[in-house]
Amino acid sequence: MKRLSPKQFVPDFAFSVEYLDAQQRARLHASILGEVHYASAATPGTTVAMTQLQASPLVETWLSPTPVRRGSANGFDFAHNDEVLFGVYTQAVDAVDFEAQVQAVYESLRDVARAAGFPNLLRVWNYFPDIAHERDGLDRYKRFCRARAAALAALVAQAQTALPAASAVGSHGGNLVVYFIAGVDAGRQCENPRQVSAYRYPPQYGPRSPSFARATVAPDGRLLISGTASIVGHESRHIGDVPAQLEETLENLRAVIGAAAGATQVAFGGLEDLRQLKIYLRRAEDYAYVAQRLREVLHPRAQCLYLLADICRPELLLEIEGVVAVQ
Ligand code: 3EB
Repeated sequence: MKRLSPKQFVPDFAFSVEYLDAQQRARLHASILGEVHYASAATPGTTVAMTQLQASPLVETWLSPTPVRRGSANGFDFAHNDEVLFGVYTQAVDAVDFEAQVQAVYESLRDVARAAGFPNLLRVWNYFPDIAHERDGLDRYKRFCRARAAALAALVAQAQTALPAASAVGSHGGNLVVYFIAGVDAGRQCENPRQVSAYRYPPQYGPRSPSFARATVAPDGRLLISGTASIVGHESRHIGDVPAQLEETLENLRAVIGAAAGATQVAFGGLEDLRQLKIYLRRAEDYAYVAQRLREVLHPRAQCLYLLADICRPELLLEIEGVVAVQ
C-alpha cells in the first residue's frame, strides 16, 4: 500500500499535486501530468472561470516522479506515467442539450481511460456555469447528475467499490471543464459515516443520485477527499451560518479521514494531515473568517486555494476538498 523509500525520506508516490505560485512554478523540476488554472472568465486562456481569493494566485499542478507521455482522444487531452493518467476536457457548455453533452463527455472519459490502460477512476472534478439555472423544474446540477449516472451506469451498479471521489462546483461563466485521475490499479472507495452516501441520496435531490464516493484511497496510499459540505445524513445544516457550516464541514472531513484510516492499514491522522485544499466560497466576504479559522486547524504547510464559486445546493455557502499526506 504505502511505499516510502527510507533512504531519501521521500514518499515514492505515483503522482502528487501542489498548488504553486509563479515563483514556485519557475523552480519546478518535475514532469507535469497536468495543470489547472483558475481566474475570472474575463481572463483569456483560463481553464476554470473562478476567481481566486487568497493573496497569490496558485496553479494546481499535477506532478509525476517519472517522465510522462501525452496524447489526446475523444475531446480529452491526457498525460500518463506507468501508474496514473490525468485527463482534461474543456468545451463551451451546450445550453440546448447539456445532458447529452455531459453523458457524451463521461462516456468519452470512460473510454479514453480504458483504452489507455487506466480503467480505474480515482478522482473526477466537474466545473460548469449556471449550476443553479432551472429548466422545466430541474436545475443544471440535477441534470448533470442524471447524465453522469446514465454514462456511469456500470459503476453506479457497483457503487460500493467503483465510484471515484469527485467535486461538482459552479463556475462564473466559462466552459464545462471535466478532469480526472485514473489508475492502472483500483483505489479504495471510502464513505462518511455521518452522511448518507451520495449515490443513495433520496429523490428530493434529483431524479438520479450523484455518482461519487466521499473519498478514494489511491493505489499508492494517498487519500483524495471529495468536495465536502455542511451536510449531515442527506440534509444541509446551518442555513445562512458560515461559521457553523465550516465547523460541520470540518467534522465531516475528520469523519472521512477516520473512516479511511479504519478501512485501510494507512496511518491517516486528522485535519492536520490535509496538505492541499480547495475551499469553495459562495461569498467573497466570508474569505477572511474562513481563512483565519482554517489557519487554526490546518498544518502550517497546508496549501489552500480559495475559489469564489457556486455550490450545487443553493443553501450551502462553502465546500472543501483535500488531499491527505501519508505519515
Ligand atoms: C454533497 O455532499 C455536496 O456531484 O460530484 C460534493 C462533491 C457535492 C461532489 C458531485 C457534489 C459532488 O452532496 C455536493
